[in-house]
Amino acid sequence: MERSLVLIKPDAMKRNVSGAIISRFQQRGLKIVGLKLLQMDNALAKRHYAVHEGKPFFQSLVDYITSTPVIAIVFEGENAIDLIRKTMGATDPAKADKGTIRADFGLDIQNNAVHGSDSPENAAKETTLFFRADELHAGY
Ligand code: IDP
Ligand code: MG
Repeated sequence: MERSLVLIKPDAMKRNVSGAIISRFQQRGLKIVGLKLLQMDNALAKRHYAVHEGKPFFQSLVDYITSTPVIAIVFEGENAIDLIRKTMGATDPAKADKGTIRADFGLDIQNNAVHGSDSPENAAKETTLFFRADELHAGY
């Protein structure tokens, strides 16, 4: 069993498609072990996207991710990290495979509807940024 952190990003929140996106993951058998609606502040956005600091799109990414409330979810399942990345599709919706979340709901390379952790290390780090241990509930 593996856990991964997902964010429903501002472009998807604005267009009211968060439920449809969460459904895609649930249809893959992933279980919700933590979920909250929150407004990310600058400090949290910079920590979450720390690996991208210095890239040309960094400030724009921080402004975007803090532009509306987001939904943060911890999903659990067999191979959750890879399964979520495959269900999301490529970063650029124009290049994402048909039937993936980003192909169906993403607008462009920044406004791409969803975030999913890319490794067990980052899943653990990102989960700690958004959830306390007593906010996670598994085994149902
Ligand atoms: P990922 O979300 O598929 O893991 P990353 O390369 O880790 O993609 O980038 C993090 C996020 O930064 C992307 O999901 C997207 O919102 C944004 N981003 C990535 N590359 C670009 C770019 O070239 N221009 C603008 N935004 C970008
Ligand atoms: Mg990434």
